[in-house]
Amino acid sequence: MDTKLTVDIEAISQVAERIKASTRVVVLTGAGISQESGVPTFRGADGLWQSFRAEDLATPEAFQRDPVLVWQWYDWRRSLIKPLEPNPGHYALVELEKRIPGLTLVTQNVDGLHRAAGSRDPIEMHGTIWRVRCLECKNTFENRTVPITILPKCEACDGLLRPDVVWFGESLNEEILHTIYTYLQKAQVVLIVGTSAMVQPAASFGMVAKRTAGAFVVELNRSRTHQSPLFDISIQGNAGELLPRIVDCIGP
Ligand code: BV8
Ligand code: ZN
Repeated sequence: MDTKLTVDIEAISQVAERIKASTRVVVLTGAGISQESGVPTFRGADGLWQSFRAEDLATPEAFQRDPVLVWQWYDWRRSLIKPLEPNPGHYALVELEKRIPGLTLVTQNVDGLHRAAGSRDPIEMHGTIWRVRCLECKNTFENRTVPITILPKCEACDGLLRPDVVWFGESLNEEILHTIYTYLQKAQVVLIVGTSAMVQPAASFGMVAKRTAGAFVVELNRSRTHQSPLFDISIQGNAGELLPRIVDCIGP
């Protein structure tokens, strides 16, 4: 058997043992967990809308300057994501929730695939691409219309609608952030799945849990990241393969 496989088997059983012995687990996911469903990641080779950087489009300034362009980008992403299904990585986390009632799922993703897989209450810290918010009356509405009329207007007050996501340079919802830190500060195990750890504040969550709660932090990623040396275990591989193997190792 090749050494990488034996290392992985040992690492996976170590992660499974840690989870089995815990009651408070936090899972943080990034674009990598949706990659096997066909959702382009932000910074990968298959990155979103190659000619633009997400950081240049997902900002209040970009929307202010050119709301049509920003809505075209979101409409393109919504039409791409709408037919896509959760993958075995999403479903493995649904299984894990059933075995560990004290598991909290936090996602940076806005694609809605954790909910679609059946996760009971994922904390969508960057919002969701399937909700819009009125700039005037601030009401939010679920909206899955593809293609969406550009520029979409509020049914209640005819105000301009924006995607209800957190853009770069925007603060996260205080309450959501407080809830996440409360879980991190009690966590015994943190799984960090499919994120390049480039975006704050999510990129600090692993170390917050390690420093405040002494959490055992595990990174699952196709490749090593700049944070890999900081964590207790870093396993390279596809989330859609590694997560089901961890769940199998935990057993019923
Ligand atoms: C904030 C919603 C306080 C939108 C997203 C200067 C001015 C202003 C702000 C800043 C600044 N400098 C820094 C900041 C803070 C900024 C930030 O972090 N910028 C970065 C770019 C430097 N953060 C913010 O602005 C945040 N707010 O800090 O408020 C504040 C306020 C004002 C001023 C200062 C501070 C808000 C950030 C939220 C941005 N919104 N999404 C939308 O999606 O349309 S973030 C966006 O990136 C997505 O949500 C995505 O999830 C997230 C992170 O990316 P990743 O998930 O990690 O995806 P990526 O492609 O990078 O990596 C994929 C990984 O998966 C890779 O490692 C790959 O190896 C791996 N992978 C691939 N396939 C697989 C796999 N792994 C396993 N299996 C596979 N199959
Ligand atoms: Zn309105």
